[in-house]
Amino acid sequence: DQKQELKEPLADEVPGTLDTSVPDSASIASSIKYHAEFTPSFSPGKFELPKAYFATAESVRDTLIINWNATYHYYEKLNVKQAYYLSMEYLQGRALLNAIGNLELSGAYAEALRKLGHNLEDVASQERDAALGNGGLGRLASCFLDSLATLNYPAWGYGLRYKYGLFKQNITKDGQEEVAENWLEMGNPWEIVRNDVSYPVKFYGEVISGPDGSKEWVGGENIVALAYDVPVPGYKTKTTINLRLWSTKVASEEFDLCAFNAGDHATAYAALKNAEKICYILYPGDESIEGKTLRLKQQYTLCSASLQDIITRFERRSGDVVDWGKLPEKVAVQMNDTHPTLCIPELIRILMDVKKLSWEEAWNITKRTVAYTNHTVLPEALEKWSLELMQDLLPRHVEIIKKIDEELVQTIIDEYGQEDLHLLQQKLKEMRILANVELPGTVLELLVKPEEDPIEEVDTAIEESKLVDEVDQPEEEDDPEEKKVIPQPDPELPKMVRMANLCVAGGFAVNGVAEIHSEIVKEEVFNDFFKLWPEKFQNKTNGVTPRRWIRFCNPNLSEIITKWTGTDDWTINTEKLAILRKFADNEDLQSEWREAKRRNKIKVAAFLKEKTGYVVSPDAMFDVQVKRIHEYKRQLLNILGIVYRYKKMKEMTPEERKTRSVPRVCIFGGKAFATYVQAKRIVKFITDVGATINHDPEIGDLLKVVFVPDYNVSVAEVLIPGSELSQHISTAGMEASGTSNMKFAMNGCVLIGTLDGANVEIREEVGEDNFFLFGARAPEIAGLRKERAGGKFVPDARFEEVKAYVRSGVFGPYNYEELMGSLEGNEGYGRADYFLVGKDFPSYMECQEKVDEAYRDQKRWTKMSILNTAGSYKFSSDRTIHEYARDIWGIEPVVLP
Ligand code: B1H
Repeated sequence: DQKQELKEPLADEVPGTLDTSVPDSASIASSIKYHAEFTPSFSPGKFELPKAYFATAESVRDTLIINWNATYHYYEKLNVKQAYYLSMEYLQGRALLNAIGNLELSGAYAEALRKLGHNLEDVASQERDAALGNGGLGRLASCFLDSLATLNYPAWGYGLRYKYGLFKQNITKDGQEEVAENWLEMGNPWEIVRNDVSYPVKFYGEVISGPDGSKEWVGGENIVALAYDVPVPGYKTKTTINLRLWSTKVASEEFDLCAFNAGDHATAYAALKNAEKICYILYPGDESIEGKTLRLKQQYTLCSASLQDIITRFERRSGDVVDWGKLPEKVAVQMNDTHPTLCIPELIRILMDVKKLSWEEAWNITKRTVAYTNHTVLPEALEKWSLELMQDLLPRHVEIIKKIDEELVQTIIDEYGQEDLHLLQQKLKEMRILANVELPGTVLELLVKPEEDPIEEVDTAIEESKLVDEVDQPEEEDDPEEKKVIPQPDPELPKMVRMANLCVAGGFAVNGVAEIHSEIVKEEVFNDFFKLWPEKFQNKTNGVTPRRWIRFCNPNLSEIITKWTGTDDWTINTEKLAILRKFADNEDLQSEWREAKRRNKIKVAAFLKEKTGYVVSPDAMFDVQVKRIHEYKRQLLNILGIVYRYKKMKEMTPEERKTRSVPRVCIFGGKAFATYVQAKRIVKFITDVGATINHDPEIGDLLKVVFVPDYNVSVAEVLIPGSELSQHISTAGMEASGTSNMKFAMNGCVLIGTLDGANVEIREEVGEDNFFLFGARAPEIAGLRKERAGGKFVPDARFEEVKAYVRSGVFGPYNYEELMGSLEGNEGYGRADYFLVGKDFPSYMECQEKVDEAYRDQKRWTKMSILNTAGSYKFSSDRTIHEYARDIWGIEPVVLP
């Protein structure tokens, strides 16, 4: 059927179907009315907000479909090289304002809705966030799609259509409570189901070898992945690319009608449920996930369906003769972290078992097609799968992975020789894809006879114990006797597949997401691989789309930027933002700038009141930390700093309090992984501190602490424009990049932070006078931990004071012992302040004093704010995408005629 489609050059039909006229408000209004009438989701009659939203979205979708089709057919006709971004997460947020903004139809839509008795903003706020992601990694994927479309790059995203997105967070008296997020409940106007695009996906079963050595994977459980397309419009361009999300359903032959007819409904429905549940829910882990079969099924579904789709397209576009060697010239596959690693064995499987290529051909093509982005160096986030589980679920892939591992072992032996067996053994242990697995027979024969000795201690669980520092481990003895020994796997320990090692071996490029992170990737985490293949390693500093993150979320500031830069093309050419630098001291700009910020702060204040009931003053400094709750991000450092500030204020006379404090509203937001106990304690602690301080009549507007429930993309769009100070205070070396730091800087918010992730580059760009820096540097961290664990750390008196204050019970009856104890490494709390909160506390507090001092001088502060926006131009995801396109994917922009 696919071949059939090939012979009909659809592209020729395009011009006739392309409506190039720009809709005006009258035609928009009639289109909205049409959809309101014929929308199947609502009863006839009243045109209330929910209905208005759906009708409006559907009318926008009409335009998107026209552009989508034009883009699709044009790529098809030109047969250009295309990039495919594979990601388990997309954090799209709301689509309506973004779509009409990109189409430059915001004014026309606002007018049309006004005619129909509605206000665009109210209509837009009806939309539920599409939260198919956890945090930065998922939002990055969405920013990339916006930039790809805007810059006219031929590229698609592939992902999964989870029925339940990231959980909704309620804040109760006990802290965080999770509620399922059934975002598709009312239907999703932004997706188009493609009932003609579906692929079989198999699990379990067995591998049969043919007499010619060919392999066939048969039997098992068969499901179908069905395509849902989400059009992604570019800004000021017709290019509309595609986010293809897979949903799973039962293969028709799997429904057991006999069982059903015999009354055994449970059996009949089992296959149905089994298939559908794969796409039921997004795994809510952020940087740590349990190795569950369902998750592996999800990952494989994404990889298998996407690759079958990509290959079908490649064949169709190739015409009568398919030259598989040309695949890397037409296709680049980017793996967003290790979650889609199965792309590698899946591509090989399809090429070998279905397309009948040899191992050498398939492996070579794969190695030139697939690239890998690493997003974290946290040990608990480096994915490992149990070999046994994988063997069961994907037997053919395990054969292929073993073959790749065997080649890698050979490469390692070639590189390190057999002179120093101890060294070789160590390299094999660290670099192999398979951990705690016997060496391949072919290799073993070459080496000295094996003896009993465990090859590796493989850590399986992701509990806290996994973070136990290297310092706790005894140094390995250099025993000359041992050098003669080739170790055997330890039967007590599980055999594992290390996904990152597979990605590095199978990918043609490996990149980190900020300069400092890419250095850590090369010099530490993958240093052995870097020495082997230095040419693979790159840096691609993250970015965010300036359309969503300035232009649409901050119209007040955008207007000023356009006025003072003299152009509105800073939304695409963000270098133009740098023009603001020369006006940083200009009093007119300064007063307009402050006025815009104030209007945004008033919006934030109203939002906080609505969500939490707390009333805050827009005259205070708005200080924000919003991100997933994680110990390494150190929300605990922030809240302890606030507690210390509070204690000092309580010790002052009312007069001193008034004259000496700089009023602050401290805003927190973020979700904790449901089973991450320590993170949930931190949420509880913050809300308790808020409850005490916010009701303290002696403090009033001088200090407020607010935890915003259910932080998501839409909440970020309100908070970021209205913030003045934002906190990016991770333990150095642990935050790969961070992307909210970029959004805050763009919106004229000054950052306080450590030298970590993209902070390093932001500080370089905005100037060190305009960034509040504190804390230990990445290279010092290991030494400091050692010192800490060795009991040599002498805590600052202020740190002792603040912990004692918390323990004294001022914040209520909750037992904070586990939290405080974790900062001390007391018996039972594992690591001794692994994240070095105690170490950085004094420099953090001193830095916060500098913040206050700067804020007292509003001229100085406004200048810093302007210089943050002006210096943020590098952090547009347009820049990042140009770099990926040029250095990794080898794709060129294609502008529709
Ligand atoms: C980031 C993740 C992540 N790094 C595992 N790693 C996940 C890992 O569900 N899982 O299993 C989910 C997410 N996310 C973030 O990526 C980094 O922490 C940020 O520093 C970075 O800015 C972001 C984008 O590169």
